[in-house]
Amino acid sequence: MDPLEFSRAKKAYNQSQKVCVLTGAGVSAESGVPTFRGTDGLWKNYNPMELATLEAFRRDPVLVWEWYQWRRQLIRKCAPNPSHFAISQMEKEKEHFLLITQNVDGLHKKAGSSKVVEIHGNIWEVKCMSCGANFMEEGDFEKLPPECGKCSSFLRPNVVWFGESIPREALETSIEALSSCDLLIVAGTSGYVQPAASFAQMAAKNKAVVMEVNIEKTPNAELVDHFFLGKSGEILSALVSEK
Ligand code: BJW
Ligand code: ZN
Repeated sequence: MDPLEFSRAKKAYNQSQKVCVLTGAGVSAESGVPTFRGTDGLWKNYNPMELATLEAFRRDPVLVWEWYQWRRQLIRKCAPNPSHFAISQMEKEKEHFLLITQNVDGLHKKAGSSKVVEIHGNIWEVKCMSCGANFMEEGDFEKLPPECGKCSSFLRPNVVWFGESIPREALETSIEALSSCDLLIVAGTSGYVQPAASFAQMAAKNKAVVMEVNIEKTPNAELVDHFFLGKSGEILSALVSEK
């Protein structure tokens, strides 16, 4: 990490008053949660992108549920890491703050974040395919696919699959914050999945300073004001540590 570049970014963080953070799977990688495009994300050689669709669920709900049950079992053992704690610290330091996460694992809330919108839903929530009933269920389901207690239709994870819309309120809250923030920090996302992939450009258009942290170069790396190649746990912790 270039120390001069980092001290500029730190100054921008210290001076900022309205902060937005956008996170992706890389932020939970240091907790042991597999990312989507990394090789650790593979389950039985299936591409996660082919399982995260309504078509896949309609074709083979047991297969898709087995994937989610595998992930739920993995995530259950994971604890928040320094990235999650650094971001919850930012919320305490800044009066105007919003965390927009694409992660469905719930680790940000576990780390103490409360101003958070989960734009791709939550893996611990299920909803009925027919009557829309939805509730939290953190335990394992004995029979797959699980069925709705009210109408006996299949339950599905309450997450956003490809081709589905981001819940309206979550999207509106995100866009409002991105249009008024003076700093956006993007961490641990490959930047390929819309609409989150456009959030950096949206904030930059509104004159926000944009910082990005990733262990690899991303499509936005050249566009942002400060790009840091490295682990988000280390870089975000350094950003919020001593002034
Ligand atoms: C580290 C690290 C460390 C690792 N430190 N970094 C416009 C143009 C083209 C297509 C579209 C478009 N608008 C919409 C679409 C279609 C589609 C889309 O974007 N397709 C693209 C692939 C092209 N988008 C949608 O369908 C979205 N809906 C929508 O826009 O509705 C309106 C509409 C619909 C249809 C057409 C047009 C408009 C919905 C997207 C839902 C995505 N859902 C998933 C699954 C959620 C449920 C579940 O978890 O099972 O969300 S897919 C998956 O990707 C998941 C993630 O949240 C999401 C993003 O992935 P993320 O977080 O970036 O993870 P990775 O693995 O890709 O990257 C990890 C990164 O971390 C890497 O860069 C590493 O280097 C890094 N890293 N360790 C820092 N320690
Ligand atoms: Zn139902």
